[in-house]
Amino acid sequence: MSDEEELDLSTLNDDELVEQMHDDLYDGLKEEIEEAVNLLLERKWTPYDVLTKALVKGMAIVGVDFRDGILFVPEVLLAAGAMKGGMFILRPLLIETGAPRLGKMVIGTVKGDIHDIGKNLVGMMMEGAGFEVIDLGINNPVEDYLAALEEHKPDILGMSALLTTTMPYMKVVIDTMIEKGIRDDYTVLVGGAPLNEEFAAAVGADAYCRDAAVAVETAREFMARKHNQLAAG
Ligand code: B1M
Repeated sequence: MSDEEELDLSTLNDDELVEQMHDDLYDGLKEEIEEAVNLLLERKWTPYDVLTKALVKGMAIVGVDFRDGILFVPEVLLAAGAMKGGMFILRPLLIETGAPRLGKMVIGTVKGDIHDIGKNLVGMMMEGAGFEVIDLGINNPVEDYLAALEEHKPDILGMSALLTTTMPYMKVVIDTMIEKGIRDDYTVLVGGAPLNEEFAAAVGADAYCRDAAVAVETAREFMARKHNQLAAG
């Protein structure tokens, strides 16, 4: 499309705009995504709806075509960059909270895995719910998790993995925690597209979190249990 013909996003109604965002995310058009996120916010969409209905849903379409060999790593990287542009705008809105601190979480993507969009989203939602979040980033060996637990003394350890080849590493981390006698000092929550509840149970995690909203709910439940136990003890 030439400059003259450039689409004016503000002329689209909400449904058309969201559809256009799915296309723009697919094409890795960061500036267009940023503009559209701002437009939806101006139209009084909640940051959570913009995130889930426009960005996450768009990324799911990218995922399908990546799997089917229609999109390749360079294109997916561009899509991820556009997604991050949108998330950057939403972040301060999602973490804005008057809630008292509910607890602390250390979170990171496991060794060998560089996917971080889902983890970042979980971190934002947890901050928005009132948790303090220490983000270890990507590609974390067990030593990094242990050092962070020692330094930050969180209530919750969160681990993310997006590859079937990296998800077993969660067991390495949990087994090392058992060896060191510190497993029961923390609630361990795990997530990532290829995981499920059975896997979480098999590696010895406390719970599997399907998405960021479930992660927040699960973290809240475990914190409530912890407080009840402390009150009873
Ligand atoms: Co990758 N990739 N990728 N990739 N990539 C997947 C995961 C894949 C499923 C695509 C496919 O084939 N359909 C496939 C894995 C197949 C498998 O293992 N069976 C795959 C592959 C194969 C690869 C490479 C090996 C490709 C290659 O090089 N040939 C390579 C591996 C690199 C590595 O890690 N060593 C690779 C690389 C990349 C990019 C760098 C190009 C890019 C990542 C950019 C980035 O993250 N900065 C990328 C992307 C973007 C994807 C897809 C398309 C999208 C992932 C994403 O961001 N989703 C993905 C396809 C898919 O997942 N369907 C794919 C959006 C995000 C919001 O969802 O991450 O699931 P998600 O997070 C959710 C939940 O899972 C949950 O909450 C989040 C929010 O609701 N959650 C948690 C996640 N972590 C949590 C932690 C918690 C709780 C909940 O802790 C408490």
